Amino acid sequence: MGRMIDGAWQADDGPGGDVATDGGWRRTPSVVRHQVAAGGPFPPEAGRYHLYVAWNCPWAHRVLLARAILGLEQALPASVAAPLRTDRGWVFDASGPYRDRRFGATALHEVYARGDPAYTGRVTVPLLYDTVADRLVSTESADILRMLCTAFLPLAEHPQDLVPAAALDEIDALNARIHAGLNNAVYRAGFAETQAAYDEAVDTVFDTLDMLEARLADRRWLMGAALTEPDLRLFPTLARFDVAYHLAFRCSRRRLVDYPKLWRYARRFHALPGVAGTVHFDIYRKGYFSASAKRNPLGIVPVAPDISWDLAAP
Ligand SMILES: N[C@@H](CCC(=O)N[C@@H](CS)C(=O)NCC(=O)O)C(=O)O
Repeated sequence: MGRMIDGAWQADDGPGGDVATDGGWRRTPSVVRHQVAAGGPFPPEAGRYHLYVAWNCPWAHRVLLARAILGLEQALPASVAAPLRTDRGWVFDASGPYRDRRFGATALHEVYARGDPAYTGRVTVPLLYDTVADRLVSTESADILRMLCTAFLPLAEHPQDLVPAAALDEIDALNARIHAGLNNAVYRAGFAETQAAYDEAVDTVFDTLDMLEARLADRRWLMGAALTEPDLRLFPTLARFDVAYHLAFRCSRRRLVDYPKLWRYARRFHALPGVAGTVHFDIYRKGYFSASAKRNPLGIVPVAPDISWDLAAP
């Protein structure tokens, strides 16, 4: 996959990687975690920051959802990397939808090197970049999402409080459960290298989906009547479930469409203004089934499941 050492791109992963010795899979922690906040070194200002994303990435997707739902497209411009990673990592075309609209970079690692000439670590999306200070601000999607919901809110065209203070503890606890039990657990299932590691991860995935199905029995959104941040963190995993994780990551006990409440909830979310424009099922399928020596050596992409998200949201 590649990474950077002292600001230079290295095509090989080197020792360490993401796989632990027990056959389980561990996510590498994000290393750049500055905060946009009024009165700080990174103040919220329309047009000052640039967002780098890729359509396939579920972590970037949560940030794109906040940007679309809150109406931050003008205040926070974005560039979308080409869907398939290469031996140069995430790359951009010279023109068209997958170009770097801010710096004209040919690969995302050039932007990382520009913002931190000594950067060492993975080159991931989403990336929040300060174009005034010419610095990397954050490579952590959970932090960027929270900043959009708070510090960037005065710049929003459709402001709404997605992290109400009175519910903050419950929101943080639910976010943590959804992250460990679903957002990250599907990757632990898909990247497991032993049967035991896979069995544990896939049980966690379906226990969490069962918990969420029960939770939605009497509520419209995860926290009740109002949409909140945990809904934005759940949706990217649901959107990829049947088209990718079900087969590619062997999360095969049930499909999303087999959960009546969750499926209705997912379609309701998909119908919110701005959301459908962030969803690209074909890109998910081709991305998760791209050729991989371990997971899909022949690179054959399965046919799309016959599922319509366009039903009127109940
Ligand atoms: N902790 C990061 C993880 C982001 C992440 O893993 N992004 C993937 C795409 S889905 C990526 O860019 N991977 C490139 C790599 O690891 O080399 C976040 O949540 O923002």
